[in-house]
Amino acid sequence: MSFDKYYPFTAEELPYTLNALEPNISEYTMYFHHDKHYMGYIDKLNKLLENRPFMQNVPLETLTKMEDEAIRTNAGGVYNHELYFSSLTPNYRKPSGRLAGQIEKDFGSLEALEEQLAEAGMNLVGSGWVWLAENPTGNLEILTTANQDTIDFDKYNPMLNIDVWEHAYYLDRQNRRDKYLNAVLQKANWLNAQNNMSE
Ligand code: MN3
Repeated sequence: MSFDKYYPFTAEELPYTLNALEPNISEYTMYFHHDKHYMGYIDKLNKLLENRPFMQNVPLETLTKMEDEAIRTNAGGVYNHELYFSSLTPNYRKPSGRLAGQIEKDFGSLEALEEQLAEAGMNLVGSGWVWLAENPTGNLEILTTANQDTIDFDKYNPMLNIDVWEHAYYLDRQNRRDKYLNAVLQKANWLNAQNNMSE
């Protein structure tokens, strides 16, 4: 995850092929999600900043907090999707090392964390995101945000997120958000989450 991105924004390639997460997430869903939804946010954000030179040196994280709703939403759409795609992997491995220890400390077990992540996703009303983040004391917390809002970066260090917009699962699962959340957790990139932990 890059934390120093500026205008003009370019789309990150998926770190795996479009069909790599099948059957949990179909190639069809990944194509629309990455090439249409995510790239759409990139294009719209660049358009919005084209005639605002004073915002072209503002880093992406800061743009996600702007008062201007269009800029905030499209910057969030870029930021959130980049973390999401890197939060998934075809090569699933259980958390290990420092992350495994912290999960045990804060949630009791990986299964308990997964349950709470899925529950947060089920309880989210409308479109939004579920996050796993480190709080200021270094403990792990589950957070949710609406639409393309990001978490409070001054307080929280984002490690992993889950897209709970319908476009993330409707083609594959229709209304079964529970099945999607379960499928996503089976492809969670815990190594990337661990790499996102603070030192
Ligand atoms: Mn999405």
